[in-house]
Amino acid sequence: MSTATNPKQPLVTHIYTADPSAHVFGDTIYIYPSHDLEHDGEDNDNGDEYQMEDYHVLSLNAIGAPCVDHGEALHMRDVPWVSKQMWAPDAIYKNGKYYLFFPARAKDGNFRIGVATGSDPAGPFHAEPDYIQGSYSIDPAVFEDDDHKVYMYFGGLWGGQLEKWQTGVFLPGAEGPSGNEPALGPRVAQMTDDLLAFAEPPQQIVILDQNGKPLTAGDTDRRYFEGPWMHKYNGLYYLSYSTGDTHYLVYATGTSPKGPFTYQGRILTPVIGWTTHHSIVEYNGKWYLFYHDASLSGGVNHRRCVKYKELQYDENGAIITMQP
Ligand code: FUB
Repeated sequence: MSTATNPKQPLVTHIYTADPSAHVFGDTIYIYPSHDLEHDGEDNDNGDEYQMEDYHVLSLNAIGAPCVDHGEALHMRDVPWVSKQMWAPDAIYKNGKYYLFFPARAKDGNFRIGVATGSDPAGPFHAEPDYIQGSYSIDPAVFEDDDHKVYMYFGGLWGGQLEKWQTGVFLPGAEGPSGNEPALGPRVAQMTDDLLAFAEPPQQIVILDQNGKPLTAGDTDRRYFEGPWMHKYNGLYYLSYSTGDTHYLVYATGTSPKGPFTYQGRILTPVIGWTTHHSIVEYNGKWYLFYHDASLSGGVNHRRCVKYKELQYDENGAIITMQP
């Protein structure tokens, strides 16, 4: 283990940013965040205060370097199927182009996941005319495995509507499990080669405790809520996510990209603000956690700012818990 590097924070202060998905393209770390706006919307359990309309791409050409804002990369006015709320995006380089995946409310008010492509990692991106068929809920994270198969992980409770999709169709009145019932898990689907569609119906991921039993819905310190991320370390798959109303970033490990995964522990203790959302990336042989808090706005939940920190593993591959 080396001494952790903790650069100047937050990455940018001229706009509010959140939900950072970080990737290394060439020698540069590109960060794909949500772009929080300064409105005075109602703050509620449905996420109505998160009224984002566009995406900016950020980049760092070294750890500790000044962060570059490349400006607007995609706006909802240029996405035919979107009505509002462009939430946490992710990106990947494949087939000679850059893909931006993003959730938003479609014209019927339900969250779906769309895709836009471009020739530059900083954008601009050009959206497909419709959302990915069979997609629903929020927080897409795309992961390319060593065999070059690409998977999308997604799903979020409450405002993210995952409870409503348990049967595969949207049921407006559906409630999630409770108490000792198995918790809902994130969804995963392999993508087609062109990354514009699911190659298979999404399936639910199971997260187990150390005794091999599924985490329960009442186990709010550990159960899945939103913000999935997948990375591989020493050949093992690490699924990390937010516990939502208990405000932890936690992780589980498994030997297959589709799970099952076994809960391992906490990555980050609660930040200032309600939401916590992250990504994990390797850069020049070190690992970094990108995350957000609401410190820049003095704690306003929907005016957040992106930060990063070096992430370290112990000799057994366990992630060492960090404080914000
Ligand atoms: O930014 C809007 C939503 O808040 C994201 O989709 C969630 O993960 C939470 O960070």
